[in-house]
Amino acid sequence: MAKIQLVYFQVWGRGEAIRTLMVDNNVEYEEIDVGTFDNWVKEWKPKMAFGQCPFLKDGDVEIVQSNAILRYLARKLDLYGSNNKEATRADMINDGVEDLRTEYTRMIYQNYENGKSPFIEGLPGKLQCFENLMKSGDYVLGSKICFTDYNLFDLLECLVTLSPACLDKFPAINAYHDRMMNRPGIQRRRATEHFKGLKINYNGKQ
Ligand SMILES: N[C@@H](CCC(=O)N[C@@H](CS)C(=O)NCC(=O)O)C(=O)O
Repeated sequence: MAKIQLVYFQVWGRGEAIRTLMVDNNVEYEEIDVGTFDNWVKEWKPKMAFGQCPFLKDGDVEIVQSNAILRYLARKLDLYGSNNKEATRADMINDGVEDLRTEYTRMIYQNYENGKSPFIEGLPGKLQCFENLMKSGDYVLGSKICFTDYNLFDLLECLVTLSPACLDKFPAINAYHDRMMNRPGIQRRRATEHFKGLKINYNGKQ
């Protein structure tokens, strides 16, 4: 059986939560680098359903949209909770992650110099929502990890890099961040030369 292929830029961006989920769940995959931006535009962009990556190929299944990829892997690997109620909580928190990631990405790419400080000032209000949601249980769904955990952890990593003390006043998500960080599979991913060679964002801002 051919390995899953992940086509993306060589950055964390919207690829790293997907990579982390796969490594933490012992999925062997092949990383396909889209190359320079010119190469991306010429070779890859026209083939993508929405003109963007990440793109994941698993046999005859071809997916774009990072959250659809995470959800596909979640269904395949039993990372989507045990019932509709759990799956819905995983979706709800993942959508919250997506909203904050969109805001973060917009600031990073469109308004870093003027937008960084106001973004950091507004963070406690946003983080409080996750703090409230994560007050009980080790993971988003309690004791069993789900796809949202990889996405939330990845976003928290971006935020801690931007503002190292941002989790200090939030004991539940601070402990959650440590718990995720200490998972052997996550440590394994972070110890790879591939991971160590990646910037967080394509423009180098973080
Ligand atoms: N909603 C999409 C957004 C994808 C996206 O913004 N991709 C960027 C890289 S992170 C991209 O392909 N940029 C190159 C381009 O738009 O030509 C997702 O979640 O996958």
